[in-house]
Amino acid sequence: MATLLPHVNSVKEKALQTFAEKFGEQAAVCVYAPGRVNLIGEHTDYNDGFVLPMALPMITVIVGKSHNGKKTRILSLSDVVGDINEFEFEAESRADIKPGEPKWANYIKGCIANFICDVSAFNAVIVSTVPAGAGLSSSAALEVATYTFLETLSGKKPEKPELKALACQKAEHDFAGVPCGIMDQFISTMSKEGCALLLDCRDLITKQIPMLHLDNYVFLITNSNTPHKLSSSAYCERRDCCYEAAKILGKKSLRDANMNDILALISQNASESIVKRARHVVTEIQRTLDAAVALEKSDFQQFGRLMNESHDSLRDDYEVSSKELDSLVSAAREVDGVLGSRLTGAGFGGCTVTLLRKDAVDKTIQYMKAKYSGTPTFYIATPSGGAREIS
Ligand code: NG1
Ligand code: MG
Repeated sequence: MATLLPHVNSVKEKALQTFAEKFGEQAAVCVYAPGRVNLIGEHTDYNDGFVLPMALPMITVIVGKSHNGKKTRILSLSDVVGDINEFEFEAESRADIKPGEPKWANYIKGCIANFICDVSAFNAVIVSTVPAGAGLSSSAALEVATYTFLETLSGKKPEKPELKALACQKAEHDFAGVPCGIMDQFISTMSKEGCALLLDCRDLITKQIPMLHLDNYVFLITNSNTPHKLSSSAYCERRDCCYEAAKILGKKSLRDANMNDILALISQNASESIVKRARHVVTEIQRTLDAAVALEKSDFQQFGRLMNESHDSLRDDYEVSSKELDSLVSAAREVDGVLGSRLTGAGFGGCTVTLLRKDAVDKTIQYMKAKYSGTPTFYIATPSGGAREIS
């Protein structure tokens, strides 16, 4: 059986009750932001390419209230925070806020520091159902929830939602030290229920792709429960390889490269790893565009084929899969009714996403469990809406 996700209301109730117990009054503001699963377009965001994620029913809720004191106090019930689940700080202005310990608080501090104005001190409680370290963007959910909380608290919003996503990305770069692309913060901010989002990471133009006629099909997320280590050098090393390939080709980014450029890299004696990394990015950008067309036409067979090709390229050319992810993907593909399966997120661990017929879900889960050496968790991914205030 797939894990049942708690409804927004029950997550909200838990946060409100904890706030009342902790701070002795009722919270005045309640918001949430979703995690996401990337359907296709992996390691393309920082190459100015296309991505095609959708928001999940897994969410991060923040409830709170401003006060006249100086201290901002935050309690997190998320199970990843470690021993220190509370922190407080004082700052004269947002420019004085600096990253520090505990680490999880840096995402929040980074958003306050990058908000459009100073906000008064507040108390808040955070509850999240997005698993961390799984490639489902728990960090972006926390950032975008924080930013949405600040908007509601202050009654001020940036002129365009794009600026909100960019401010959250800056928080992740400067305060969490993760040089991530723009995909995660965008989808958590902009997603619409029932749609995937095609995002052009070069000019930040978005297109909502309604998932019509999905009726008989569903996306299944499988958490390998082998956490990925993102800030580990592997992500940055891949990124640098891509920048190096673009530099050799005299292009601004690999977005501007094609298969002839891959041949040019070979003839210029670029290293094998540079050629392979670049080939993944060039082919993955095209696959993402093709997948968006397939989804618009409700051609799920074609969408599934592209997912398979994406995984194989991530495994062989980008070399970011793991034996756990490969075994989950191979097992899924063996089941009748599965259209495609791939790793999702940065790789090295985390989750896979599988497109399959609804009536094949139970037997697929059973088969994957039997074939996998570890203990996987399964979630049904329904395309959900973006960050918002909950009344
Ligand atoms: P995950 O592994 O889902 O956190 C990371 C990056 C994305 C993108 C993907 C690879 C962070 C926070 N996110 O996603 O921007 O580059 O890898 O497609 O680093
Ligand atoms: Mg993350």
